[in-house]
Amino acid sequence: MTNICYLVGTAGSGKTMLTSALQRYLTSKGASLTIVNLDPAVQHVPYQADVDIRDYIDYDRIVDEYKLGPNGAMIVAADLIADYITEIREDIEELGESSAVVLVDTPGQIELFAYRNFSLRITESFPIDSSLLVFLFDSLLVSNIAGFLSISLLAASVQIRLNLPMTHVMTKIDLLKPNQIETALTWRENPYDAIEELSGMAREFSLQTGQLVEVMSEIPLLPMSALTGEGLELLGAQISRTFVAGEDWLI
Ligand SMILES: Nc1nc2c(ncn2[C@@H]2O[C@H](COP(=O)(O)OP(=O)(O)OP(=O)(O)O)[C@@H](O)[C@H]2O)c(=O)[nH]1
Ligand SMILES: [Mg+2]
Repeated sequence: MTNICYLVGTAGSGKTMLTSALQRYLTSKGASLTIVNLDPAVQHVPYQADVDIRDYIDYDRIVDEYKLGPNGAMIVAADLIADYITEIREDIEELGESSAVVLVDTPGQIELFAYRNFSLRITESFPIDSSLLVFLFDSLLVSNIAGFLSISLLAASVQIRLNLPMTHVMTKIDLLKPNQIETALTWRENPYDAIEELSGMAREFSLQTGQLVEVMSEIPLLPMSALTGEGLELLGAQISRTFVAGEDWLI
């Protein structure tokens, strides 16, 4: 059985660094891991990828050959990934069988993983009950209610599209003051007082989004910093509980 965990979030939200921090943390707890890089455009990753999309897709060549800008080239790259789905799936399966967890670092542009077909073809090849989507809330966005609701909507969109078990993490908390972390966690339970400060259509939409956030509060939102390591044990425990039905193999 392959236990597979996808790290998904907006550009620069900290997916790659969290993949690396999580690898170090879980390995230090004795877990064997497989690391997958699905970002064809990344220049440097701070981990040794066991499966790397760059072995199949040459992003720089796509930019040259198709004379495209960075986003257009990413779309072409994502569509070319579809040609190698079987190989990638087999690589992951083969290594995943002998690992406790497969960690998948996804492309910077979230829409590539959330909305192009190649990702569905990967996620659908693994059983739902051994899959976990870790959605990153960038701390830059959670320090005001408009940003918090916007990123919550995006998390909901990814949930609707991929429909996998999900956990949420608030990244880079070393950049936030303790009361900012606390406030964002409070909004998760009750966003309405803060929404009252908004006006016009933003307020109307936010009031509706409030209901979604209330439902979402059933999903944990774990504050963490890949830089300092704070909160990694909570995510590690969440991952192990997901895959070992309530058992925490890390303890
Ligand atoms: N202070 C701080 N910075 C962080 C943390 N995690 C990531 N960063 C910084 O945020 C930037 C983006 O981090 P990445 O890990 O590359 O983010 P990503 O989501 O993989 O980015 P893309 O794949 O390019 O979309 C880098 O400059 C990191 O050093 C963190 O926990 N704390
Ligand atoms: Mg990255």
